[in-house]
Amino acid sequence: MLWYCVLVLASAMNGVQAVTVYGQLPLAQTNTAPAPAQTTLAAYNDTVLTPPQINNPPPRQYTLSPVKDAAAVTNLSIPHVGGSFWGFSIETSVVSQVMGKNSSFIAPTFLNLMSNLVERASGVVVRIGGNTQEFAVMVDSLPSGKTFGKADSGSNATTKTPSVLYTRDMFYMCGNVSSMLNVKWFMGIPFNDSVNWRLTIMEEGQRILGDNLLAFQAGNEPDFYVDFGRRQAPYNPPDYNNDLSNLIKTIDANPNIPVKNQLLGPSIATGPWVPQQVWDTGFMDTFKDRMYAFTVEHYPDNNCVAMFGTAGTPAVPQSLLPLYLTHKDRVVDLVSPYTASANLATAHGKPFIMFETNTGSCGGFPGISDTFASALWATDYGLQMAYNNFTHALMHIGGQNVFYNPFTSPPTNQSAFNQWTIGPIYYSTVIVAEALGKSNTSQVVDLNGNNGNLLTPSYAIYENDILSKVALFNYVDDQSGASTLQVTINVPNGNPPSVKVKYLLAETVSTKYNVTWAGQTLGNKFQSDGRFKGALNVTTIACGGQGCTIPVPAPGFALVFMDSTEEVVTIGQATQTFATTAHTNAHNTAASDPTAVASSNGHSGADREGRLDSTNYGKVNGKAAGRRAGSSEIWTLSLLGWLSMVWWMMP
Ligand SMILES: *[C@@H]1O[C@H](CO)[C@@H](O)[C@H](O)[C@H]1NC(C)=O
Ligand SMILES: *[C@@H]1O[C@H](CO)[C@@H](O)[C@H](O)[C@H]1NC(C)=O
Ligand SMILES: *[C@@H]1O[C@H](CO)[C@@H](O)[C@H](O)[C@H]1NC(C)=O
Ligand SMILES: *[C@@H]1O[C@H](CO)[C@@H](O)[C@H](O)[C@H]1NC(C)=O
Ligand SMILES: *[C@@H]1O[C@H](CO)[C@@H](O)[C@H](O)[C@H]1NC(C)=O
Ligand SMILES: *[C@@H]1O[C@H](CO)[C@@H](O)[C@H](O)[C@H]1NC(C)=O
Ligand SMILES: *[C@@H]1O[C@H](CO)[C@@H](O)[C@H](O)[C@H]1NC(C)=O
Ligand SMILES: *[C@@H]1O[C@H](CO)[C@@H](O)[C@H](O)[C@H]1NC(C)=O
Ligand SMILES: *[C@@H]1O[C@H](CO)[C@@H](O)[C@H](O)[C@H]1NC(C)=O
Ligand SMILES: *[C@@H]1O[C@H](CO)[C@@H](O)[C@H](O)[C@H]1NC(C)=O
Ligand SMILES: CC(=O)N[C@H]1CO[C@H](CO)[C@@H](O)[C@@H]1O
Repeated sequence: MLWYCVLVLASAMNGVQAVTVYGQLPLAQTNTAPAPAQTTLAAYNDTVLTPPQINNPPPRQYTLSPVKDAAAVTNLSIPHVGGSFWGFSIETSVVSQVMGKNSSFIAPTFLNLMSNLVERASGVVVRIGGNTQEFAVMVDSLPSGKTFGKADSGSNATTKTPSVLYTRDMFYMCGNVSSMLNVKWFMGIPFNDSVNWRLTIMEEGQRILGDNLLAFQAGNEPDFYVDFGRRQAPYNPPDYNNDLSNLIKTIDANPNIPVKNQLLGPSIATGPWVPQQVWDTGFMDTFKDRMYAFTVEHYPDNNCVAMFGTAGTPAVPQSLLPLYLTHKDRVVDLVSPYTASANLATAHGKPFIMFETNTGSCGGFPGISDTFASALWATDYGLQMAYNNFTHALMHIGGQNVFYNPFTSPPTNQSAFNQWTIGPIYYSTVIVAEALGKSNTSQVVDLNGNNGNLLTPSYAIYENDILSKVALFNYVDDQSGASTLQVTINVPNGNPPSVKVKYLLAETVSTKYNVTWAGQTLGNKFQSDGRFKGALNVTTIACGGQGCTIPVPAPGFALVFMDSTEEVVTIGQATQTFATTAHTNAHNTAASDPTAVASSNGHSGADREGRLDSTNYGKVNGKAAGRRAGSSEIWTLSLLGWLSMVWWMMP
């Protein structure tokens, strides 16, 4: 890990467009190749794939008969408690791109995006971490009030590792977000050095964030530690356990870490190790009293060869696309290897979290990760994990050099006139939040409807032991309209007079544009401030003695609310909003400080002026600050971009 960063640093410094990468997932191989000529940052890439041809179309009409009472359902999941099922995982090196520059410059778009989820699910969990956490170092201050930076790696940097640097302000940033919205945090303990543990993150995190900090990850993908050069081989599950025991002793001896049982592990990638190998060491019994939750991380695929020129055959997104548009390959087959683990965690009284995931590691795939296909997929994947007794899943955010972000801020030198880009995959987090709701009682079952047809999955969600919602997918892409499903929901002895339906729609599975949820959209590329636009459109469907027949367009997704009076039916744009004020300039008159996207009070939102001490919250900052990024700053940013790119691709 140490040297790939250094080599990339060197090539970026020389302006050479070659990236040398070692030991990338899933290959422990070495290669050098030119980076693909990206005319646009990956997050804004325009690749459009051809929707898959469907050779065996699913039956277009089918009936589901979910029973009304949860007690009669086999394999119903555990109740889902507390916060949105889908949370987010933000790579430490890109926190400033996503959350803002420091605790007084928190990005309002980020807050709006969180607010949409909080209003539906009452909370969101966010992890700051990833590979960059292992070498991260807290420093007292950084130049120009920044909260994040990188270590000065010297003029040549052959031995030093460029590390993420952060200041104490990172905790205040998180604290300030939590004081506005119910967002709870996970962070990671640097694991690069098992002799001299750096536990500042726990000391300061517990002191500053208190209950808003849920837990600390102890080791990130330890099964890759040998491949990434962080441990000498052999390093097997018992060796990881030794490291963890040693860490716990150090925590116990530290009076500045009052809460001693807030750890997360083993967070294996299911790369070199499978979960059962870890459980076989007695891991759960040994550590459960110290754990907040048991965790794994996994991506269904990787794009390392195409993105970074590692050895091997580059992935071909066009041929992978169909695998994301079926209930099988990237959903049931992806989740079922963890069913036993999740149930084991439950038996040990602990949550089980998919701590980092997305469409593919090494940046994901153009035309898949950033399209409507990913929205359908991540909704199905999320519900499948919920059904399989995961308690949360964290969707990874890698910044402007990856395809898979749920949301991406504009490049710094465009932030005066462009707004954010919301990935279609973000909609899945909103939908799953609505589907599971706020009651802390929701339970999920995969209905295997339409005779288990893989193009038309369906789920039932129970709340307070009663059938509450039905989720219906149509993965078929057919512009003719002929493939619209007609799904009859016939609840034995329990059909309501009518149901309400919210649709997730877009023109094709391959589009990145005009995605709508219940008629509202967050906007297209560079257009979003994180607020839903347009009128909320909830469809009412009358039911008869034979049930309620719900059309599901091809492609599309429908969430059917069995109780029309449920509060969430009426939620569109969250009521608590945060206005952006730095995007009002016309193109070439951009003069406002692009980094000073001050958080301010929403036009339509609750007034929080003066609620926070010593910050600009609640003050609309209409002034142009008149400072432009100098060329050296841009250089530094692009350098950071390169570094981050390498960090992210080591999931
Ligand atoms: C989009 O990504 C693909 C794959 O990396 C690349 O070939 C293409 O040049 C990119 N498009 C732009 C406009 O950068
Ligand atoms: C319940 O789950 C088990 C194990 O995953 C499976 O074998 C069985 O078919 C499921 N039963 C139903 C009714 O879905
Ligand atoms: C999830 O946990 C519940 C309660 O322990 C159990 O009944 C159910 O079978 C589990 N789900 C699966 C898919 O194993
Ligand atoms: C649900 O659980 C969360 C987290 O434990 C808690 O904050 C919230 O108050 C609970 N909501 C209800 C309705 O019990
Ligand atoms: C771990 O990382 C820190 C910070 O980057 C560094 O100072 C230290 O030397 C590293 N230790 C090992 C054993 O790599
Ligand atoms: C945040 O950054 C701004 C602009 O650089 C600076 O003026 C301010 O002091 C910083 N705030 C904190 C809390 O560091
Ligand atoms: C730094 O790198 C340059 C160019 O690669 C080399 O000529 C020089 O000797 C190096 N300096 C040190 C101190 O290693
Ligand atoms: C932003 O910076 C990039 C990279 O330096 C440059 O290619 C692009 O033209 C700049 N865009 C604007 C609008 O200044
Ligand atoms: C998105 O919708 C708008 C308004 O309906 C339409 O004008 C525009 O062409 C659409 N964009 C794309 C890329 O389909
Ligand atoms: C509302 O959504 C339904 C279902 O997609 C659609 O048929 C109808 O035209 C929409 N109404 C409006 C006003 O957009
Ligand atoms: C609630 C909270 O954590 N507020 C913090 C917001 O950030 C400032 C520093 O910018 C802190 O002083 C506050 O304590």
